[in-house]
Amino acid sequence: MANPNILQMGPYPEWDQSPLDAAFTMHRYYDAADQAALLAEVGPRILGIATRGELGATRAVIEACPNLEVIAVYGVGFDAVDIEACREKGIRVTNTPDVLTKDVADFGVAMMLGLARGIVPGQAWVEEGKWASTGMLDLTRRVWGGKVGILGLGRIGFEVGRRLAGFDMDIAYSDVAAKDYAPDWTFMPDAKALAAHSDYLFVTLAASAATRHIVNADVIEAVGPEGMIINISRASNIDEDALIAALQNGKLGRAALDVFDGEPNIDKRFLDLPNVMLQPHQASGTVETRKDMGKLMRDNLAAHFAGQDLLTPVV
Ligand code: 8YV
Repeated sequence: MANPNILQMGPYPEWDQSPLDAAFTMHRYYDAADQAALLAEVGPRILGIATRGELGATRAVIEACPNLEVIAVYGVGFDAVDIEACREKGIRVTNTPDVLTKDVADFGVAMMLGLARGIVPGQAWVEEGKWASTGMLDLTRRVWGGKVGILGLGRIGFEVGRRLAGFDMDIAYSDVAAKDYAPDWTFMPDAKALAAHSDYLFVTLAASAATRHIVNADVIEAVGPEGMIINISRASNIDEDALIAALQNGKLGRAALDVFDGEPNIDKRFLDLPNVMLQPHQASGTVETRKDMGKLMRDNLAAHFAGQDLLTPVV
């Protein structure tokens, strides 16, 4: 039997690309000079889509592939896949949960520490010779022992909390219900109340239409002029205009962000802010995790085409 035709929405490391090319006939959508022409030509032959968390698959792409059976996401978030279109058409969707959880949590904590303790300005201070010419950098603020709010206590949020318990922090969280696996942490169902309680508000919610802008101007301002928001989920969970305004006018102290509306072309206003840490959506970006993510994505595709159960289905 011929290898199934797969539409590939974005690039993968070589260690994934080679096995994908060996097992499937890959059509590189992201590389096509004329993407509409590629879709028109290969769409009817496409049985699977391999995509990335931030790229997903739109209804237009899904509908251009009338024989599509499965979409495999390299990432835990599948908010960029048009799930409604998939349900309507009986298309299966898989993601890569668990394998990335701890790296994403590590990165969120690293961003919090880095921004709070001035790690990036500290490096610039040394490199630019200001340590020798000017003296010490301004003092920073203590992290350990502070109050943390975790908005969304799923797998990643839980691992953030576990790490911060080691920093003697007071941990509270918000979710649709209290979690029995977090008996020592305070459940605060209301996002604004959680924000008001927090020196550091972590946004670790799985994004969906229901969570869009859950961190609105009220929630942002409740974190306050001394507070910090850390987002390692999706930009859509935060009202980005309200976030930028609050960072500009001092109603929010600081923000550490790995995700942005319209990324990688982020809002230029972020670049003029002194109170942000800006990262290029790299929280899961270790060799170890990316290898595991790639393998899980490929194993899901292989299972589907072998008629076996999907390993990590979401639809
Ligand atoms: C990846 C992600 O950076 O897991 C997710 O949902 O967004 C990230 O882990 C991304 O999917 C890789 O392109």
